[in-house]
Amino acid sequence: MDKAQNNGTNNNGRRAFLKGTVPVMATAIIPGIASASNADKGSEPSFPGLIIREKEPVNFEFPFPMLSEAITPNNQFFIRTHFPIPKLQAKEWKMTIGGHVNKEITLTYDELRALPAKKVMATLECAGNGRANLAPKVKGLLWEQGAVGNAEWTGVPLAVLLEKAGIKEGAVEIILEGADKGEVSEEPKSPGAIHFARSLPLTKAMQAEVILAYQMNGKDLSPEHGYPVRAIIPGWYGMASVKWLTKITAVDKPFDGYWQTLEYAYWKRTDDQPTLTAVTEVQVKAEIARPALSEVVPAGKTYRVHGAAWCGENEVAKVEVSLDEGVTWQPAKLLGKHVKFAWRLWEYNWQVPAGENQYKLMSRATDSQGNTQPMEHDKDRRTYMVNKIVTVKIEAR
Ligand SMILES: Nc1nc2c(c(=O)[nH]1)N[C@H]1C(S)=C(S)[C@@H](COP(=O)(O)O)O[C@H]1N2
Ligand SMILES: [Mo]
Repeated sequence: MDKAQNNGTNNNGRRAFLKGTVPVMATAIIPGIASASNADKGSEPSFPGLIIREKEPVNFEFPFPMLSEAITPNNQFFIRTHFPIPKLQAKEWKMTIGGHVNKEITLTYDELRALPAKKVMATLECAGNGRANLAPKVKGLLWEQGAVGNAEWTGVPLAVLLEKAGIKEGAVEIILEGADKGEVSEEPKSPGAIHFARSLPLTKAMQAEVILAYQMNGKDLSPEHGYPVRAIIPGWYGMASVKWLTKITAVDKPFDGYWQTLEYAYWKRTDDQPTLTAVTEVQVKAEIARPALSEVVPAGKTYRVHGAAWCGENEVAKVEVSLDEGVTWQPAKLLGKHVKFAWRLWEYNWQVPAGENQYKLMSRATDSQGNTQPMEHDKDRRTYMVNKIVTVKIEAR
């Protein structure tokens, strides 16, 4: 497909209706190419098909209509960076755990790898995924459907390391800081050069699923995904999973850094008083992979509508599909088994009526707590946590 730069406004009819059942983009992908470093290739995708949202720093989107397996191949996994990728080497890498602890510790890469490893399956979604569907057009990278992916991560529970350092009484949060650094020159501007950093409440930091990962789908992390070590915070939007992790600090007061006050923060209302609050847990969402926007499906035949659905700490309870823009809803089939923190693939076999026609498809997920997707985006969320139901216009012929 064409290397579209910020091309996604409203998903509306920019791309002409395509003849045949396979969207053009699908033909360009060669799955299973060995993961190569995008960073080393002047930020060109290492295989055809990733959508470039920005070249410097690198921001690439997974072409969601390519979804086929529950695990996203490493070389198709979306990349979200704010600054140039830091050049780190495992043999020189060191991480400090300090602040409100009994004894500050420094850990080398070999020491981390020598600790008992744990594998966690987790879906990462960028908090700005779907932003291209907001109208009027908003600022920020216009991600469409594919700033999301699912992988199996290998690493060491953060709790194990925090216990080694010994968390002091009164610590409330853990700050995770990356080695990447830069100045944000657009509004909201940063106060000079800053690192990428996010905090977790101690309660989440101590959860068994929170790991410091060094592998993704069984391969050592590539530079763009956080080599040599990154955090994985399952159930939370991607910004919490700090890459190129080099510093961990326990603090006795809530952290108010740039990346959770000016960016990745939303207006939370308590007694109608809006307060800027850090974006954390993932909102329930189902996305349609196929048919793709503007795809032509064969009339009078069965078509497999399929996609993925995910949420934060809960379980996806159901996915429904509408073929008439939300007037009626049909249950889709959830595939495979529920894996906590991982997306669930789903399908719906659609008997496409005979005759040429246009259709407006929608999907909607509901989680085990009864949370479901809204029709409209809540403005208090600013340009994050976009899980409103989207319309996929297609044609049958
Ligand atoms: N150090 C650092 N960590 C980071 C970021 C970053 O810019 N710097 N981006 C975050 C955001 S916003 C997301 S969505 C995820 C994306 O992870 P990925 O690039 O491996 O898909 O990384 C997060 N971790
Ligand atoms: Mo993100």
